Amino acid sequence: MAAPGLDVEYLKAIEKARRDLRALISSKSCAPIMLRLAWHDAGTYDVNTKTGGPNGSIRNDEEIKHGSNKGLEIAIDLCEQVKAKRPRITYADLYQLSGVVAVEVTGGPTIDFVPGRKDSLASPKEGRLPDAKQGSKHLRDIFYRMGLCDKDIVALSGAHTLGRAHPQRSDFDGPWTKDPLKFDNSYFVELLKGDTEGLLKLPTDKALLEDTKFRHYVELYAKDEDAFFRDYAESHKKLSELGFTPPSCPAPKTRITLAQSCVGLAVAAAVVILSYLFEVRRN
Ligand code: TBV
Repeated sequence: MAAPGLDVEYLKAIEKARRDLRALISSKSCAPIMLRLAWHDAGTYDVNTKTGGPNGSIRNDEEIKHGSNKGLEIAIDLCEQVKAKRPRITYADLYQLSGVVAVEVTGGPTIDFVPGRKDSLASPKEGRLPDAKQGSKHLRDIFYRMGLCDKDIVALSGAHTLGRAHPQRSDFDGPWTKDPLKFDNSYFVELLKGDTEGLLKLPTDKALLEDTKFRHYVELYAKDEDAFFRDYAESHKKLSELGFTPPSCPAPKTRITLAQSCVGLAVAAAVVILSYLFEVRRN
């Protein structure tokens, strides 16, 4: 367990890593796989046992070999270039920061990033991430186990606006949208069009159309990109912070408000004036 601590130097390193990642992700066009890495590190969280989650454990030999993580060693190696320059940053923060930057540089919403995650070498058993071949019941089982809700499921599925499936990594092939390096709401627009365009539709994608509660959000996000961006940013932040309590900011409870300091000042002034008057009267 490496505790980063939120000192000024660590925060500075995070801002530098953010810039390193912007440059790296733009030059290598690797936003989709960086986002998938962030998701697969975080998506193992179990809210009941408080195990798994965004803790960098995906870099372990044992976990990276899980079937659902095929291909992600590419993203881990890319992150290693940033880790070498900014060694204090935890892997947990680094992987989540690259997911946030991947969305940002491809035109998606700005996602609030709070640093301070700790690294763990404890990998959960295989099977915590969703299986693309199953339906809405399975999706709910998996996401509820993480402590997430129906809206999170649909909003986060919109991440498939980026990237593609690779036959050598999964049993699927091709992109979900016509511009897989642009983060927009086209995943939902294409999903509603059905199979007409020859774009990829996984069984879990189609499940979002068949379930009325899921479909409500699909229709909303297809017609209102602002609503999608707002909800996506919120759900992605939740995903990136599963099981993570941000190190507290400097003593919020002892901080006094402006009103409180005015009262304090007034009392102090009154004391000075009264004791002056008291002295004057005595003499
Ligand atoms: C790739 C499917 C982000 N996701 C991806 C592949 C597959 C799935 C292709 C892998 C490959 O062959 O390279 C098969 N992953 C799933 C399915 C589930 C899943 C069906 C079931 C729920 N995906 C995702 C979330 C996020 C992603 C929540 C991010 C927040 N996934 C993602 C990207 C890419 C994949 C950006 O799961 C493209 C990677 C909920 C690339 O281009 O290399 C949407 C949801 O967990 C399914």
